[in-house]
Amino acid sequence: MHERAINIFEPRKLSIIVALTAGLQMFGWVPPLQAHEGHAREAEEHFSAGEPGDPKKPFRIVEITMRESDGTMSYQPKALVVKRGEQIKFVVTNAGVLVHEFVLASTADNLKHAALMKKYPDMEHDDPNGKTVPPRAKAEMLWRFTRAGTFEFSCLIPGHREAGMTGTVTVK
Ligand SMILES: [Cu+2]
Repeated sequence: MHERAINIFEPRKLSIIVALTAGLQMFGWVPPLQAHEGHAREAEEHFSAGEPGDPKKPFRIVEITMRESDGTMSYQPKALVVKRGEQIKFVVTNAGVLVHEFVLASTADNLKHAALMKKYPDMEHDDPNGKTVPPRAKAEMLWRFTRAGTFEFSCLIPGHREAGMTGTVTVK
C-alpha cells in the first residue's frame, strides 16, 4: 500500500502545488514567510522624519485624536510645528470605531508604504515611527525631529489616507 500514499514531493504533484500557490498569489495571497520577510526589511529601513526619542531627555506632549465622521477620517490636530532637535511624545487616541494608524515619515516614504499595505492589508505596526491603534485605545510614541523640513503622519490602512488621514509636521 506504500505506493498509494500521497507524496507531495512527487514532481507532478509538486507542480500542482506550485501552480496553486501562484494562482492564490494572483488574488493577493502571500505565503506567510514572505510577509514576514517584508516586515523585517521594513524595520531595518531608515527613518525619514528623524529618529526615535530618548526618554531621559526633555519632551513635549502632543495629543492627537483619530476618528471617522460622515465618510471622512481625520486627525485632530492635523498640523504641528516643532523646532529642529525637539522631542515630542505623541499620545494618539483612536476615538473611532475602526482600527487606525499613526505612521510618521516623509510623504514619499508613506506613499511607498501605503502601496505595500495594499498588498498586505493586515500588516500591523508597532515600530519606533508607527503604531496601529485599535478602536478606543491609545498609543504613545516618542520622537526626536532631527531634520528640518515638512513631514507627515498618516494612516496607511487601504482607503484611510484617501479619506483624509494625513497631517503635517513642520520642523524649523
Ligand atoms: Cu485609519
